[in-house]
Amino acid sequence: MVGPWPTWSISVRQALLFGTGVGTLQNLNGCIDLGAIDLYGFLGLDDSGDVVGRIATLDVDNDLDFATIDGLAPVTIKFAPSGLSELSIVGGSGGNVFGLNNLPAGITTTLYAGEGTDSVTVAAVPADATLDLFFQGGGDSFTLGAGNLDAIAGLVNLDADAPINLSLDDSLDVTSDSVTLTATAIAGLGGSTVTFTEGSLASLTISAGQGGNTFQVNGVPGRYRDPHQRRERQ
Ligand SMILES: [Ca+2]
Ligand SMILES: [Ca+2]
Repeated sequence: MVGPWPTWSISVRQALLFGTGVGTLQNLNGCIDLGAIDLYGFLGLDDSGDVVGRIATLDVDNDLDFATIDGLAPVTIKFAPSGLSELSIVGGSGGNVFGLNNLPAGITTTLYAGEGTDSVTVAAVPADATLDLFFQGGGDSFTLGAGNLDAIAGLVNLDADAPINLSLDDSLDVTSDSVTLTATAIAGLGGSTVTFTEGSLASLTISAGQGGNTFQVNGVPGRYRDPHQRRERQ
């Protein structure tokens, strides 16, 4: 990452939206550098109308107050995370790969993965941050943790229109964990409890660490049932 920012600035107090109305970020060909913008508000990136799958990466350095999103638009989108009250990213329908290496501290980040078959990986969530993930059907895959779930300190909320494949990767952790699994949550693998709505998982894979762990299974995630089938059986 590079800095510092230019000395000029523009002030935006409410919302800065890209792609809204046309549903694509693919017309953004110039330099998008929001570091010089005094932005205290909502940053929305809407690529919902894009039918081509994208490989997009979010990198955030909260200490340097610098963040980038690569691959979602033809250019890198740069911004200062401390200036946001919320970040929202909406993916298109082509089957996307999202890598969220870190999130802005202190705010909610919302990701709509798209209607295709998408893959989302989240490596770190700061303790005071929240991630709301919406998997919009397509048999998506979601991996939480890049070897150590201690980096997932904030809240992660999942919502899915169709069941997803969930993997929890704590494989590089050398400390012991005491893990509790229920039908709707896993606690103890890292810094945060992972919750999921009943029937939202197609599969659950846990890659536990190397420290000697204890697992208590109080329930297992239930099988997905279509809402129409549920009504017919009643
Ligand atoms: Ca999807
Ligand atoms: Ca752990």
